[in-house]
Amino acid sequence: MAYSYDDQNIFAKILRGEIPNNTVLETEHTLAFRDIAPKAPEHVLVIPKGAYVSFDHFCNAASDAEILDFHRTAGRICTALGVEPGEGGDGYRAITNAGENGVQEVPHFHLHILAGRPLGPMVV
Ligand code: IU
Repeated sequence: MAYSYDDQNIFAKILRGEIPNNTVLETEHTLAFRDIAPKAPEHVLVIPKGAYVSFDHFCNAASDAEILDFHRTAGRICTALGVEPGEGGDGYRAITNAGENGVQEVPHFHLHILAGRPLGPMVV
């Protein structure tokens, strides 16, 4: 599959520093920032700094270092938010939308971490 990445998407602009963001954590390969329109009391987006359109693109094309860094950063976000269910937190939802059927708005891969209230059953 040939992925085409639009470097004018809003998260690309955030990564280039052209648009401000509310950063929670930044590492070599990953940026985590607060969603501008939070759907829960805690709503953080975790994105790779590389040009990946979707979850599958990231998983198939990113380096081991990028993939490891991304997941470690997502874990650290859960820790920072205090939501880890095994550690006394109330839990969270981690989701990613892809493409038209997934209703993905921004074509740069991102993981939503939502927490801070009961999130209800997953709606598909
Ligand atoms: P989606 O999975 O692509 O549908 O989610 C895109 C998210 O990006 C959505 O929750 C928006 O509120 C969020 N967002 C943002 O945080 N900052 C922005 O400038 C824009 C969208 I545009």
